Amino acid sequence: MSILKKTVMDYIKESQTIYIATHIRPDGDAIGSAFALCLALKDMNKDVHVIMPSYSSRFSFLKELNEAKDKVNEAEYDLLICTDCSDIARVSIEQEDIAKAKNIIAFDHHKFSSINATAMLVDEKCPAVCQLLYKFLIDNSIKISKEMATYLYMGIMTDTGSFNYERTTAETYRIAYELVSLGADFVTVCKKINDTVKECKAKLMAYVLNNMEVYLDGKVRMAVATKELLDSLGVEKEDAEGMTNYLRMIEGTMLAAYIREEENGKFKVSLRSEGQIDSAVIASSFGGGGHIRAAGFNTNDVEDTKKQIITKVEEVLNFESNRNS
Ligand SMILES: [Mn+2]
Repeated sequence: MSILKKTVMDYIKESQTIYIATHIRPDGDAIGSAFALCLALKDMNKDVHVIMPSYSSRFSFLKELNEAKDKVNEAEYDLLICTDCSDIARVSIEQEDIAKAKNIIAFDHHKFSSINATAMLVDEKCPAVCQLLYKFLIDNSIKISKEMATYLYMGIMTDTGSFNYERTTAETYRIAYELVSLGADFVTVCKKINDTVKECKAKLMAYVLNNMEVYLDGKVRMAVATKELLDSLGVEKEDAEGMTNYLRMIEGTMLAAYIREEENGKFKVSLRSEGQIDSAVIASSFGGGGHIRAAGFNTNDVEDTKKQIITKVEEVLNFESNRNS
């Protein structure tokens, strides 16, 4: 037996039946990394499937998604690969199917992981798993087809906010150049993901903007979408999200809160900040969490929550103005 630790590529090479899983409610990076890898492993003559029981219809234009499986067919298989998933509780594969894998490897860019992988390729500085995967494929001299390039491009485009978020680097742009050179269909990806909205979602956007509540001279903006409203517009869960950014981008907004009623009668609050107000601190005071610019929590009492959010923002602003005077 070799004393050298086996690499991710060693595990792939020695495996024949392989399943790829990602996080539930997969985004562009999860879908892009899973299917780019699936196509690469098919070219290596592996028996490989992606486990993805559900995904947004926004991604239906990608034909390989039809081949996604709900569960593992075999009693045992060689390798489970998790991409873009750091939380074992949010993985797209059943726990009993995880237990059937002889080995588990992970491709990820999250800081912490609860996945007990045999080997992993993780870079928390990397803006998208698809960027990490691109380098892995190149380093291992695996040919990147036009279809694979499209998936990798989609993951990088979505996780970097179209090459605009802070973790985007010159290397990200260079890799995008390489992927476009390989034939990535960036026109269709942009059209379907960034430039198309369902009518019901457009109506929800209109409602949110017309009915937003403005506090502290526009420094705080909030909107509430009740279950009744969402039902009347025909908005399903996945389309009911993403409204907070429209409030945040309005000039002068320091904190935006979008409050959405869930099936269980509870309310989900998502916060977005321009960076001066720490959304995560506010969310954690309600038992939630997140980052400075984006955080969330659940609540039962909408009116009380609104008041508390305003008070917390006032406290921060007063503290800042006292400090500067
Ligand atoms: Mn990602």
